[in-house]
Amino acid sequence: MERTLILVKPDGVKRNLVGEVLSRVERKGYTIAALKLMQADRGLLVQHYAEHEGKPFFEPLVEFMMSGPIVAVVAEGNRVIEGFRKLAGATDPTVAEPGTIRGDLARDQGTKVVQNIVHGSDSVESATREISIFFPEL
Ligand code: D4T
Repeated sequence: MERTLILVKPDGVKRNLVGEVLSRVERKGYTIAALKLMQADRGLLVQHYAEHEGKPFFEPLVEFMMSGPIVAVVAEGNRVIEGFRKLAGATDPTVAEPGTIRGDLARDQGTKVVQNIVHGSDSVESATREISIFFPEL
């Protein structure tokens, strides 16, 4: 069964949208296989966002992701990686389609890094790598 890593980012947790995000995942028919509320540290985030190191938004991204608790989730189901990315919508919340998590619940805040409520793995390889970063016990 395919698995993906979902993160409810600090903006989502602060705005009490954890239940809303989980509800959309569950209503779509995916299963929550693991779940934890945590404070991410720098080392973890540098590993997670390694592909973005050196980009102008990297430092603001790490700072933002450390600005409050996050919720890390492993969701499971056939084609869940693709399916959750469709549920999340485009990275830029201004253009994310209405009906998606980002399209319905986020907007441009004028910050250096996009605050878009959720992260979802983008491939089987990323999912495996990211799940092992956030859930080394699995
Ligand atoms: P995540 O990884 O959070 O699910 O988002 P995406 O898969 O949709 O986007 P990403 O990995 O390309 O970017 C990671 C994170 O950085 C922010 N970002 C991204 C930003 O602030 N400015 C940018 O130009 C890009 C590309 C948003 C998400």
